[in-house]
Amino acid sequence: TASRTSWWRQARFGMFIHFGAYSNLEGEYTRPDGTVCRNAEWIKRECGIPDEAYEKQAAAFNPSAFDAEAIVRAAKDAGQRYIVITSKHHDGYAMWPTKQNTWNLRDHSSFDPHRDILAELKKAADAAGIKLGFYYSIWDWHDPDFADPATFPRYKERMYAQLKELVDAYDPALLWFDGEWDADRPTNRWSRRDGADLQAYLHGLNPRLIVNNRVGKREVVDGDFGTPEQEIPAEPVDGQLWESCMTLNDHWGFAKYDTHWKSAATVVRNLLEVASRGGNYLLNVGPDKSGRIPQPSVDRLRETGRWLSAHGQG
Ligand code: FUL
Repeated sequence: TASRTSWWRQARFGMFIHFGAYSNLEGEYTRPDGTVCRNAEWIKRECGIPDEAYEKQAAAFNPSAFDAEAIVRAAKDAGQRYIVITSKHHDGYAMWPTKQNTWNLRDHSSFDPHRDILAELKKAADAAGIKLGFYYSIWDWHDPDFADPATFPRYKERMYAQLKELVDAYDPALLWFDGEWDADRPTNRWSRRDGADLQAYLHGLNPRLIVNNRVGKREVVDGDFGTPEQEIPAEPVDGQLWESCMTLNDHWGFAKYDTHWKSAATVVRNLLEVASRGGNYLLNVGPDKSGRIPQPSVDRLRETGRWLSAHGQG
């Protein structure tokens, strides 16, 4: 484990990217009665968008301005050494041309069918010496087999197949699971055993893969590292690797109305605090529907990088 995770422990600072079919709504849904509901990556569920309406808007999703090299450059300028992008969030929409269904950026969008943003990002990251990882939600609002306990095993098979696609096609350095809980059920069906099995399967595909604790139940022994969210643990956790993930404004996915940006000074302070307690800092950006990282995010990343290089940390 020590040598497998050594690049990650040294990396300290990474870029989280929340990008998916929800990004196309840019955080706002106008209901048929004219009222507006605001959210970001949870908009489908929190705003009660009917399946047909959500699928219809996803069919118009065309992130033609997605520029992997610009994204990697922004990460590099900030002093970040790895990137973790959502390959599939809770809405189940795959950001690569999965063969398991058509609910994905290749088959259900208005995007150039010859493009593959994960492949583009992998290429740009490799060229810049930046490691690439994928967020993957176990919870899936779209796959009909997820919701029914009788068909859940079929869902699981599809999920394994999707993860194999990701590992085979893009050789990620890290997998960042989420949604191991299921808000619809007090005792959800993803167990620690499921997590252990999945981890063993993934290490069979690539023994060097780093996996977060949400693959299991976020218990001490699950995965390689803990994942405190929007907070910095007060005490260093003995012997436990951890990574604090945080938004740069108040949302993970793009929300056009959210201008509550953290200053670069705050980002630097958080990074130093996290690093001083032995953790990693995974700072989020949410590209807009065209695929661009919002300019206020780019500006803050650049300023953070400037501070770090001025102080010998870049
Ligand atoms: C949470 C998710 O529900 C959020 O949407 C976000 O992805 C965050 C990093 O993890 O559990």
